[in-house]
Amino acid sequence: MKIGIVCYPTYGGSGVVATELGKALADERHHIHFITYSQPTRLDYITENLYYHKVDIRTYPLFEFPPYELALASKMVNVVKTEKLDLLHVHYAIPHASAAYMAKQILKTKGINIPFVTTLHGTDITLVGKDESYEPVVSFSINQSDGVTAVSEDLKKETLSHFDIHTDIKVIPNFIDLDRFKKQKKEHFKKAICPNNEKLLIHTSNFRKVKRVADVVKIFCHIKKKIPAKLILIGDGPERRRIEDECQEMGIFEDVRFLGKLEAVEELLSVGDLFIMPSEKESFGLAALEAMACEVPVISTNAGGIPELNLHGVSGMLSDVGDIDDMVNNALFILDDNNLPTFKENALKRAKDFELSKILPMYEEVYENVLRRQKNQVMI
Ligand code: GMT
Repeated sequence: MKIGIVCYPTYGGSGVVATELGKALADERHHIHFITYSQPTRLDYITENLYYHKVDIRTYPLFEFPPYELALASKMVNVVKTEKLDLLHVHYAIPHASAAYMAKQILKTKGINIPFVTTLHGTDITLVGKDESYEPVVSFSINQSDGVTAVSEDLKKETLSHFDIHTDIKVIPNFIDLDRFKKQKKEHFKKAICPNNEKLLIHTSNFRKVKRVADVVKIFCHIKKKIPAKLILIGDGPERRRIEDECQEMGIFEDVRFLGKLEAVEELLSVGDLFIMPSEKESFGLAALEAMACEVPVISTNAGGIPELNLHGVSGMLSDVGDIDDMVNNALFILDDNNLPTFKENALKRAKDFELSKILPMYEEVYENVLRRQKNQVMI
C-alpha cells in the first residue's frame, strides 16, 4: 500500500506512535509518505520506501495566524496526486482530520477517491477537542473519516460520551519495539547518578500541566526521607522552569537531574528502578510502556487508559490522581528489595503484550477494510 502519514513531528506521544508505525509499515514493504511541517523526531533514517514531504507554511503580513490547516490540506492533495497514494492516515484529530477531509473533497473534484483514517491519541479529545471552540469541527471530521482508531478503550468511551459520533471506533493500543526498548548494560550511568547505590526514580514527559510533574517531586521528597534515592526528569516543556525552582526551594536540587529532551531514553530507563506517571489525564501512557519494556515498574494514577496498561500489583501500582501518600506507599512497597525483582520481571512481561508485531497487523487490517469498502462503493 502507498500510505500518507500526517502527524505532529515534535516530541510527543502521537508523533512517536505515528513515526514508529510508519517505519514498521515500511519494513513490511509498504510505501510510507510522511507529510509534516518538519522532519519527525523519530524519523532518524530514510529508506527506499520511506519518504518525507515538508508542508510549507507561507506567511503574509495580513495573517496574524498562518493558516497551517490550508497549507497541510494543499500538501496532502499534492502528495496524493503525485505519489498516487492509496490512503491517508492522520494522527491527532486537530487539525489533521479536518485537513484530510478538505483534501479528500478537493481530490474528489479531480476524480480521485482517497480514504482517510483518523487515530485519536488523547488530548485531541479529552482536553482540546471537546472545548467548544473546536468541538463541531472535531465531531464532523471524526464522522467523515473512513476509519477511526483510538489508543485505548477509555479514549473510545470518552469520545463517544463527548461527541455525537456515528461511526465505528476501533481500539488499537500503543505499541513498543522491544528490539530498541530493552534493558541495556549501562551500569556506568547508574554509578555516575547513584554513586552510593541509591534507588533511581525516573519520569519522562513534555512537562505540560496535565502530567502533574510537581507530584513527581513531592513523591520523591517523601521517598527520600525513607530510603536513599535519586530522581531523573527527562523531557522539556512549559512547567520545567517552575519545577526546577521548586526543587531548589525544597532543598533537593542535588538529588534531582533535569536531562531535557533525550533521544536514547532507553539507555537511562535501563538503569531505573521505578517510573512515576502521576498524570491527571492519559489516554494510554506510552512513556510508561517504554519504561516497562526496560524492566522498570510503574507507579501511576488510574486516570484514563493507564489501567489498561499498568496492572495494579503486577507491573506496578495505581492510585487516584493527586493521592501523594498512596503513591509514596506504593513506591516504597515496590522498591523493597524483596519485591523489586518480581515487579521488574512483570513489567517486562506486561510490555510484551504490546509488542510491535502484535499491534501492526491491527492497523493493516483497518487499512484493508477501508480500501475494500471504498472499492465496493466505487463498484456500486
Ligand atoms: O501526552 C502528551 O501530552 C502527548 C500526547 C500526544 O498526542 O502527543 O500523547 C497522547 O498520545 C500518546 C500516544 O498515543 C498516549 O500514549 C498518551 O497517553 C497521550 N497523552 C494524553 O492523553 C495526555
